[in-house]
Amino acid sequence: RLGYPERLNCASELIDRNVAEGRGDKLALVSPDERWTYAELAEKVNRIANVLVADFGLVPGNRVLLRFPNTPMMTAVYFAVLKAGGVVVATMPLLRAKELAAITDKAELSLAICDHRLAEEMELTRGRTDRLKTIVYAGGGTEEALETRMASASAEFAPCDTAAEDVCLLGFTSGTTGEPKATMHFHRDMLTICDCYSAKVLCPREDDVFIGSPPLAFTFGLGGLVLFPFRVGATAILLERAGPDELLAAIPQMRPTVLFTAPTAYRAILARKGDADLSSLRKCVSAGEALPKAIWDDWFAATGIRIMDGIGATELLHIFIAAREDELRPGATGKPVPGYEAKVIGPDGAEVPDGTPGRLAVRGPTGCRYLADDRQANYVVDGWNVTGDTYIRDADGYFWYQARSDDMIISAGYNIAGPEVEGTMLAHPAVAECGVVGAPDPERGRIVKAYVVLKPGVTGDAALIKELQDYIKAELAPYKYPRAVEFVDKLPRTETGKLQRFALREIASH
Ligand code: 3SK
Repeated sequence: RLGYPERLNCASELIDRNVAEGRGDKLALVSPDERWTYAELAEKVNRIANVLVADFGLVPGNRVLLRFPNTPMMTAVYFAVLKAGGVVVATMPLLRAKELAAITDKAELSLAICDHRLAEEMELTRGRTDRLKTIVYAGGGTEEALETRMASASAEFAPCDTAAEDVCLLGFTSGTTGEPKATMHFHRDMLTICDCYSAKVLCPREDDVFIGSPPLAFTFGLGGLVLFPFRVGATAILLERAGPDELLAAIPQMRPTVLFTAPTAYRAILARKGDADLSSLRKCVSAGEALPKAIWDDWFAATGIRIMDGIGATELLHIFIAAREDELRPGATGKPVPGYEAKVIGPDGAEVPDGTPGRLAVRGPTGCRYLADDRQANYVVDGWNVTGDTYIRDADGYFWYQARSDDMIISAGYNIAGPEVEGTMLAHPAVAECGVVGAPDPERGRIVKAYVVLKPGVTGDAALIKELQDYIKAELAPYKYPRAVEFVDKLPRTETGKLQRFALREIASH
C-alpha cells in the first residue's frame, strides 16, 4: 500500500519538498548552459504558474501543450502546469504540424508553450486546427516571451489543491502505427512510479547524477530524467541532443552516475567509445525495446556494469517488469516490479503454463486509461492491461521477451520471434544493426528476412550473406535462419530509437 493522501499535488511533492527539507541549494538541473538549484527551479515554477493563471487564464483541469527539447525550462514549465492544477500534454520535439494538430484536436488544446526554436512547425500547426488559440514562446527575448512575463510575475505560488486522482498528464503513445492514443495519468501516479520501480528496483541515492537520451515527452524520459532524481533530491543532466556522441562527450566531463537509454544507444556508445572514461557511471537502465543479450554482455565486459533491462509502457506510465542488478538474469527482462503482478495469457485470455509463449498481461497501481478511445476495451480486460508483447515466464518467475505480438513470424508453420534472430545476428562481428521481419513467400507463407547494417569497412556480398545465415543456423534452431538478407545503410527508427518493424514489414512485402 502506497498510502498517499487524498489531496496531493505532485509538483509540490517533487520540487517544493526538496526546498522544505533543506535541499534548496542542491543542484536540481544541469545543462551545458545552465545550473539550477532546487530553490531556483521552485522559484521559476512559481513565476510560470503565475503567468499561466494571470496572463492566460489557466484554471485547474485545463490542458497545455508543451513543445521543447529536454531543457531546464521545459521542466520548469512542466511543473508549473502541474502546480497550477493543469494537465500536461508534452510532445516530441521532432513532431510535424500534421501530428501536432492531431494531438491538439484529440486533447482539445487551446494553449501551447513552445521553445522559440521550434516555432516554425508550431505556427504551421495553427493552420491545421481551429482549436489552438494561444502559443507562448520561451526564449527569443521578445516582450511576449515567457521569460519577460516571468520577470514581472510573483515568485510565490500556492499549489492548486488537487486530488491525488486528478489527471495531470496526457501521455500520447508514439502513434507510429495509427491514430494517436492519449493515456491519462494522475498526480499520484507520478509518485507511484518513483516509489515502486525507482525506489525498489533502481534504488537511487541523493548524491546521484542522472543522464540519458529519452525525450521528457516520452514517459521513460520523464521518469528517468526528472521524477526519479527529484523524488530523492538528486541531480539531473538534461541534454537537448543526447545521441551516442553527445552522451560520450558528456559522461567523462559531467560525471553522471545513472544512465537511462535504449539498447541501440548502448550498442552505439560501445562501438564509438574508444578510451572515453565512463567510470563515473554506477547504474545503467535500458528500456524502450528489448535488450539483446549480446549488448548486455559487451557493456558488462567494457564497463563492469550490469545493465538493468526493463519493460514499461506509456499506458502504465513507466517500467513494470525489471530486476535489480544483484537479481537480474542477463537476457531476461526481470520480474514484476514490487506492487505489480504479471502473467502470460493465451488467445483465450487464460494463463498459459510456464515456458509457453503468450501475451504479457499486467496490473498494478498504475494502468491504462485512454482518453475517449474505444481501444480501452482491448487494452484493459478484467482489470489486466494486455500489452502487445509476447513473453515466456520461466519456472523461477523471470519474464523473457520473445517479440511484439505482431512481430512473430509464422513461416511454414513455425513460430519465429524476429527480435530473437536480431539479437543473435547482432553478436556477429560484422553486424552493427539488424531488423528482422517476415516477407511474403509463395511456398512458406512467410520467410524470415534480415535487414542488416554492417560495421564500417565491412563489405556486404554473397559470401557474407551465407556466413550470416550459417551463423544463425549454428546459434538458433535452423528453421529460424533468415532465408533473405539485405544490406542497408540504416534502419527505420522512431524518435525514441525503437526499430519500426512495421516499416520494414511494409518494405519486405513489396
Ligand atoms: O517502452 C518502454 O519500455 C517504456 C519504458 C518506460 C516508460 C515508458 C515506456 C513506453
